[in-house]
Amino acid sequence: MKRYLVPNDYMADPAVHVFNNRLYIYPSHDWESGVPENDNGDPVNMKDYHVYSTDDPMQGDIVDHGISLTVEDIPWAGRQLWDCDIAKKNGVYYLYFPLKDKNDTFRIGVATSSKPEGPFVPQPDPMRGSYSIDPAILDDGDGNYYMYFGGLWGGQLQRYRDNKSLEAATFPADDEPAIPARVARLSNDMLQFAEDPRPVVVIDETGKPLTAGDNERRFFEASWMHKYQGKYYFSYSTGDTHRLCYAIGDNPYGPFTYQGVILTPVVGWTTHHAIVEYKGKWYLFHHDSVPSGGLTWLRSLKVCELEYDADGKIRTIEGTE
Ligand code: FUB
Repeated sequence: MKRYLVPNDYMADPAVHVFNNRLYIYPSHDWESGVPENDNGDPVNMKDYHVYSTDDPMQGDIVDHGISLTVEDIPWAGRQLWDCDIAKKNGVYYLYFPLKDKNDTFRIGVATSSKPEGPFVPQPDPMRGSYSIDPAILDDGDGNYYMYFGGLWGGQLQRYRDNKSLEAATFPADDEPAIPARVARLSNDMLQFAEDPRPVVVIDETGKPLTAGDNERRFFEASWMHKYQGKYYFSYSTGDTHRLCYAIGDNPYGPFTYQGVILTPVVGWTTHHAIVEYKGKWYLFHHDSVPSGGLTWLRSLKVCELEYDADGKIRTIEGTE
């Protein structure tokens, strides 16, 4: 069984966490901005975030806590508030969000609140050395927090190598290693990277990094990290092949060995997700474009249960069910 969570609005890119025994959902807020469709994602032109919460994602009430942050509140803002994520440390909630700056370059910003639903107050500048999109935070439970990030095409990751911007976007040849997501431990104050971001390498069963031409399996965008039975599950979208896939590692930095497909393609170009355990059950939150009739930039939030087999493999879920 799947459920649309916010039937009266367009919400996408869920990040989901348990705070104070309640499930909090942090989606992107799609709207009809009127910008024509293109490969850069320009019509995906979000300008604010809402926060939702529930104590039962499949059947319970979904509480809309209203607007938690708007683009006008962010001093360095250009446009496009894309997929965000959140972490809690010492009673403070840190919301991490990608946004194009005034030069139309994606950077990652931080905003803080004393409550999980916000409102969030943004820092005056983006995180130093940040680039691209789709921050996802792992609270490793030992005092360390890690940010996974990056996304191709409109997400601009192809403009960077070794954390430096290139003069021109560059894609590897099909037989070269794929462009990886990035991971960096966060500073003690949660406002900066504590180290240079490192590549998140996904390897095949023989130990070789997935190649750029391996379009059905290689990383494109939408990083998520969760832990299951002591292992680190890195999951992501394959972008133009429209799958949610995952890979397993022994530590936050990887490498991660490719395992398989979590969700087959949904209606709509993008696919994006969060995996979370709540009250003893595992859930996949994601989006599709069924309610808007397939429009890429008007997506709707969904949830279903997720299952592992006895070996810790995730059972594949059909995107069109
Ligand atoms: O919502 C804008 C972008 O679309 C996200 O940042 C990507 O992951 C994709 O879902």
